[in-house]
Amino acid sequence: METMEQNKISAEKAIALEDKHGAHNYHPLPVVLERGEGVFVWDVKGKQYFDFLSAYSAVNQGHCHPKIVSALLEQAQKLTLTSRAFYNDSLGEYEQFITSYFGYDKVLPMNTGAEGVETALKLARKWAYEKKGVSENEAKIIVCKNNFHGRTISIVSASNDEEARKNFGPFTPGIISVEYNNATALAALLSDKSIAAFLIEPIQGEAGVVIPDEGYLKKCYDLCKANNVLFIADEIQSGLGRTGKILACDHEGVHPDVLILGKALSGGTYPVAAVLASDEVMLCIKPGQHGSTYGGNPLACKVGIAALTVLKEEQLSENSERLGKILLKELQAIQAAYPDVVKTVRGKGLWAAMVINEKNGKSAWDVCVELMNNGLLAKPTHGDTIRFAPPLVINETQLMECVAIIKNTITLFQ
Ligand code: IF1
Repeated sequence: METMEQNKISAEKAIALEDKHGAHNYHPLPVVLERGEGVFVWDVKGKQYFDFLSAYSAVNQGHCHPKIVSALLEQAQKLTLTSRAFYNDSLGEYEQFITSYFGYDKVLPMNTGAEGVETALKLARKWAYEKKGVSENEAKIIVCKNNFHGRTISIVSASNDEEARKNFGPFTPGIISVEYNNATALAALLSDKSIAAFLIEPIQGEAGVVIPDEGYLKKCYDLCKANNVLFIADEIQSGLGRTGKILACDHEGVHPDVLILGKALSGGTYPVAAVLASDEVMLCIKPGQHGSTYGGNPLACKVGIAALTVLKEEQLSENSERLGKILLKELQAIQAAYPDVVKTVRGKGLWAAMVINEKNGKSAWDVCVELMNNGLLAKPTHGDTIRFAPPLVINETQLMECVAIIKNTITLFQ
């Protein structure tokens, strides 16, 4: 009879199986994880790491948060999926909870972030034709250069990242790009009466935690209002406490016309996404015009309520704001001490980026491998930029331990 230890898969075996049987659509760091709790994850050899990626901000509440997991387990033994062909006893409660949590009339529940973005694009077009009076099939949506909104064909049609687009054409028409952090450039486009919406990440995640100038979001919002254009905020990564407020838009008092959430809406336990809007926008979609098999399922509803409750009860946005200031100060000190290794750092809340001066054949990837060897997991985005995003449950002692790991690792690349 095999012991637990004996039937545990080896790291090599796990990697080999993925290589042989799985699509090669990722290039993971060479670490095989088997357990997570709070800010920590453990690999199959039992080595402990600080998780400084949080599954791209899906695990803001910490791995396997007991309150979220117990909500999942309890509902999983009761009723997981009814489809929307019938009502269930969880969806209305969840819809009331999340719409009052963020201050909207209605929510359209979906599963992945990309589905949320696609839903927002469809809502914007429908609203343009049926409320704004744009001629049929003429609606245009403005997106920002260097955006990341997901991987569907319409979403990559809005991307200017060659890697994301190459050989996935032909692309969805009606999408215009504008320079990020340039309200004047946006203003020049808005006089076109066929513009339905402006879709923006309040802070660009995949681009490398790119933070716009103070006041930029508010200017864009005001320009959209003045031109009867919907301001759509993709807060899938920037939202839910990551930047030190419950939403990144809150830093400028902007209330998006359409709000898209995902990732930490389930605390990393289950795919849950949501699109929130006013009745004027949301009621443009009539029965049978949009939906998904799993959208708004009872399991997602209970997990979503638990995940949002944890954010508030444990004051995770406040923790992110307080510790984010410390993290940025410490990273700036590392940059100042090792300017030939670290070009620049930036951050907002517990979301930071470190741009590595890739030289002597050493890359940001190599730094991440060394960080891994030293017990901290992070991953580069766009080659030279390392994104740091620990679970928002981290405490100051743990944060300072991570800063020490980052500093000691950077010294290896002098
Ligand atoms: C991958 C990136 C991050 C997102 C924003 C929508 C979505 C995402 C702002 C779509 C998803 C994920 C996707 C994942 C890695 C990760 C990512 F590197 F791809 F770009 F975080 F920056 N809007 N981001 O960040 O949500 O459909 O994935 O639930 O595709 O590799 P999703």
